[in-house]
Amino acid sequence: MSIQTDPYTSRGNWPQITERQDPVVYGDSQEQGLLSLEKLRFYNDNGYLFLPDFFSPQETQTMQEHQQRLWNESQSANGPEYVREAQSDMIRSIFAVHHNDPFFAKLLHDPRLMSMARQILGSDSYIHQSRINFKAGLHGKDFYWHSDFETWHAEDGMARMRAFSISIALTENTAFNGPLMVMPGSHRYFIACVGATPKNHYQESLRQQQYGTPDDDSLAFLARQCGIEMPTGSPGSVLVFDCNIMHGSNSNISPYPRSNVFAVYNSVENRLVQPFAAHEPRPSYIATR
Ligand code: 6CS
Ligand code: FE
Repeated sequence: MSIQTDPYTSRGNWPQITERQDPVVYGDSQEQGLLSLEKLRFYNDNGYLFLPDFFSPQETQTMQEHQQRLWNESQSANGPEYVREAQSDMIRSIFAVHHNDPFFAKLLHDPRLMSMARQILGSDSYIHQSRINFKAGLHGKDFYWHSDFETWHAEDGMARMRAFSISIALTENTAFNGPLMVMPGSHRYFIACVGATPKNHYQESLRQQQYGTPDDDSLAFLARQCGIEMPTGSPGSVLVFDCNIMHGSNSNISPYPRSNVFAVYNSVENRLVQPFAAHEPRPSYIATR
């Protein structure tokens, strides 16, 4: 009996860089859908794809109104889905909007997004996680460099790299208000991070991630190999990025908020199992089970 060793072990005593063991674009990527073959190839090679003006100005305006509504409601809310900033106590993220809010549930299941998901994942998919990040002006704090997959593997039990995220810009994403930065091509390396996952780690990590962030040498290696890109754009633009691409964003010391809607699409062939490096799975408002 061959003992299946996990190709993506992490959270041990040593950092390690290994090759990705999974495809990036699954199935027959010639499959007709929203993305052209050229765009799919760029995504496959770089691990991300920037789609400016994905949504129309009218659609974007409506999204912004609903985001404002959620922001207003969130001031007095204190459910676990409402994550506040570590220092200023301002709302940082609202999780599970695909589940709790009818407008965002419909938006995140838009046929254009589902078409893209089928082309990339080569199967049906479901939303693993959704969140609105507000990154308020002047006080919105950074998201340090990380691979989402490393966390979803270690803490949620996502076995393979068969998921991707979209980020829909709800405000101008400029060089000044803490936009997402990616290391193009870094999705082809898996960085094992040092340090065992503390109990209930998510109660800290969603405010300031300490565990599951790569060591300095691995980050320096990746940045040398891949470089850093900072896709910026107007409200309504969409950034598509692979579950394992190294990404992060700076604090927002500009007075302008940087708000996005994030959603993660996971293949139904990649449903969560037991966490690979945590005591127990994270709650379902963070990772759909
Ligand atoms: O822990 C998570 O699932 C979340 N953390 C970050 C910084 N990005 C991915 C995901 O939203
Ligand atoms: Fe992330």
